[in-house]
Amino acid sequence: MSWNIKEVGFDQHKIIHRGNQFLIGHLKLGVRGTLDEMRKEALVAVHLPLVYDQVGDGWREPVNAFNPLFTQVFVNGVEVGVMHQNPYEHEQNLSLKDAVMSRKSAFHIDGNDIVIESKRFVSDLEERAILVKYSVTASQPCKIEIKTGIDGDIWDIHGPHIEKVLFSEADDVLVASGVSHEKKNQITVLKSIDCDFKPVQETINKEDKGIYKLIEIDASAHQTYTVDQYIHIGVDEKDDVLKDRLHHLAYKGFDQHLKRHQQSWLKKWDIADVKIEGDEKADLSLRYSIYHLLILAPSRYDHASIPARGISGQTYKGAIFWDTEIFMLPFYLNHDLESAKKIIEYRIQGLKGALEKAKSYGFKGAFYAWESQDDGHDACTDYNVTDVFTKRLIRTYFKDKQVHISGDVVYAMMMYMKRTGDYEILHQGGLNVILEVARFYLDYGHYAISKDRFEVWDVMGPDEYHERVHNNAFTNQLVKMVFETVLNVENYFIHQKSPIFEELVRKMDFEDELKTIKEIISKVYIKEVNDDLIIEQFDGYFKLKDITKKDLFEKKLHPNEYLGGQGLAGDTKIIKQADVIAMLYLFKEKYSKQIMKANWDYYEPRTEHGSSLSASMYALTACLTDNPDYAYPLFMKSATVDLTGESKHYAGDVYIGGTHPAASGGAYMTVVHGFAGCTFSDQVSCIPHLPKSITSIRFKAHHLGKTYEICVKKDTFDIKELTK
Ligand code: IFM
Repeated sequence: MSWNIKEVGFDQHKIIHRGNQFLIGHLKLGVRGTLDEMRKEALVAVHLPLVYDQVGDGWREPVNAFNPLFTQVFVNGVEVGVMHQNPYEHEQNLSLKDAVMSRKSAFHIDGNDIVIESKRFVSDLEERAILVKYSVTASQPCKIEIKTGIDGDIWDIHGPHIEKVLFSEADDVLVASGVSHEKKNQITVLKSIDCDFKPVQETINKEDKGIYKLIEIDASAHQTYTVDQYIHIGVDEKDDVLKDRLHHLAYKGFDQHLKRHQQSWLKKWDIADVKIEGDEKADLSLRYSIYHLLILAPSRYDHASIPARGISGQTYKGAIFWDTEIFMLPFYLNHDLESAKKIIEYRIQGLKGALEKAKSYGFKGAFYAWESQDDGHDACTDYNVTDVFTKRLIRTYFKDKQVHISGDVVYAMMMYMKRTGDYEILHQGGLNVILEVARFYLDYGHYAISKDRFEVWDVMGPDEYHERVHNNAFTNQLVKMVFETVLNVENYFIHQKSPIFEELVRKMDFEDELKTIKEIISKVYIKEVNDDLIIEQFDGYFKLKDITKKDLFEKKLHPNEYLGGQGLAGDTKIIKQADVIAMLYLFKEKYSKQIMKANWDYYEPRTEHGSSLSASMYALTACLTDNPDYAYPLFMKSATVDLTGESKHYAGDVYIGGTHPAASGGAYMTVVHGFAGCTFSDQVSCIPHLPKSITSIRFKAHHLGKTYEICVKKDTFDIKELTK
């Protein structure tokens, strides 16, 4: 069983990818896996997720702090590091067990062998603290200078976000501080440095864009010189509180903090690990996916959910999409209920923003943000893509037409209640969300008298290439599910003999809408299968040009050209990502295996998998149709996307790189709910669908207040309830 991600050899072209691959941190602090000597050109980021800022008309995005990891080394006046020389040996590691990143690089410099090593972790027990152990060894006596401090030259996409920047030093602590542009959040970075040797001289250098300590060493041959670095980052925290925290960090020292941090990680893995036997690559890739979900656990925040690019940077405006509810929540429902609850609460708290958004378009009810930031504010713009040829902005309809987002929120809430039995959430605002979403759909859709059915026009399904379509099969199913949910919760409260539902209906003036829901619920237009058992993705889809993916790609004039809308895919049957297939998975109890199989065979060759969300939906449905070997490559695609770096980095001219937690969540779902076929209703059960290479899958999961240990083999499974 492997716990280590290791890359040997240094490749200049992979610097940005490694930044994602070796990411460490938690939902309050993301540290990209760049190396000590790197600066903003390498997309170094000490990222503050969910601390948003807007500069002028630029996209609102989360803030990156100053870079306190910056450390340079000079040997006899020559700067040594991967940005200057080719190392003859280089290795970068991520220990998944304890979220520690390390590197070792060796260089020949004028006949002297210089080895640089460092190890870093973001403490799991502190608010925002990074600890680094950095060392240099030379094979011959020489003069070494280590320059380490805080680099104030920050990588931003739409910045600079921090103003009134000040660098200072007091009591051997380096400080960089400033305030964010929009909300005036105080951002403070403190760093103290502790040498395990006596330097010849130490000086503090304040520069235009940074503050550094210069440590001079008369180095003996084969002697290792180690510098421990303690870093605290504050957002709106008082200087003396931060200084106390920094003092505490340095006082206990790197090793003691590491031990406590490791213990904390051990606990996380105890419940969350999934062991795959028979296939080491699958085992490690899944563990890596779970690692990403663990670093993103929202439990440490009061008001938070998980951005689509996690904590890897400012891409996608650091916003929360449907990715969290549909692709990540299932992991937290099995392993971390506190985080699962935060995900639901975030949308309850975002209701105000959803009501405002609906109103701004002239609709009643709750239309959730497509790209949700704090308070449910929608950060998605009308022009979310730039044309690669003309550099003009392209009008996109993600924000105004992807109305399925509101249904996704309700779907997630239902999953949460079914899995936890926590119906209290309804009293805590959940019921308001359900009714307001139903109200929105009633207003957005319409009853077509001539067809005697409730239709939903002018939407965009998960396949974002086809804009403003009518009766998207996925969206219509969600609309129906929301209406059903209203009636189910009404029954729930009647059963409870509680007046809550009635009272809220009265308070919201929802009586007529409730009546309408009861009248039209059976008339919501759910697309039937055709003679070949295929469900049309939306009205008119079958009439589109039926070309192959290969034909479409051959027509591309630029690798990053945008295919959606008026682009090449717009009038073809080629879709960006799972749409009908996603619907079949989410509503699996309504469809037969034959229907799933027919639609899989029809849509898969027509799916670009241009979004990292796509593969897992196909993998999950392949398992449901007893085809785990079709699912396997799609599972591996999801599980390795941040290991291989094989994903889209640009949509048109817009950078969309970073990590892909929805793919990590999808990979997890494929193993636990697909290959192991684990289902949770009144009982926990499994229908094994193991692919050829996998002999068994073992994991733990919570369900309805109990914890189970589950082991699934080719034809058998074993479910044990664990005593507390
Ligand atoms: O939410 C997704 C969307 O479905 C496809 N584009 C990227 C978004 C964020 O991952």
